[in-house]
Amino acid sequence: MKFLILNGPNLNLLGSREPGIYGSTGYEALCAMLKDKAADMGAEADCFQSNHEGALIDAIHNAVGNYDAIIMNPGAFTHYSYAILDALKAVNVPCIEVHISNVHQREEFRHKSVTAPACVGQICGLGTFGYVAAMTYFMEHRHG
Ligand code: CA2
Repeated sequence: MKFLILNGPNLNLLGSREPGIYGSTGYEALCAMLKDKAADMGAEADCFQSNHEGALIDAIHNAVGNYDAIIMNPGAFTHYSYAILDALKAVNVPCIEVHISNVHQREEFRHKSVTAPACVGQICGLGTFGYVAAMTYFMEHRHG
């Protein structure tokens, strides 16, 4: 199984600020950990991060035929990007949405995800383990 792990705006700053909310693992260390975990499962993971909505949409389109599943933390785009919602709906690659923090314990605007309806499911509040949980789910529940 080949995973595309997509991270949206500001997640490149992981580990550098707000460790109380997002933990102390940096973005590069997160990717290395996820690649290792994927290999342990007999799978493969590629990581891509962008601060730009269009680049994330292009990555979703390019997942077709290249990846079995997408694991995506759309960052703040979660709360308002109908363009990312449409991209996820347009491709037949299953996606799980991950949030490092528990968005429901935070500001009201973070409680709503406009992108989750296009996903198999959503994981939030489990820290970076959420990405591992999503990979584990896909390993045990093959889609398509
Ligand atoms: O909890 C999550 O994973 C979020 O998707 C993170 C987004 C936020 O807008 C969502 O509501 C919830 C923000 C990512 C910002 O990441 C930073 C990491 C370190 C330092 C500063 C920002």
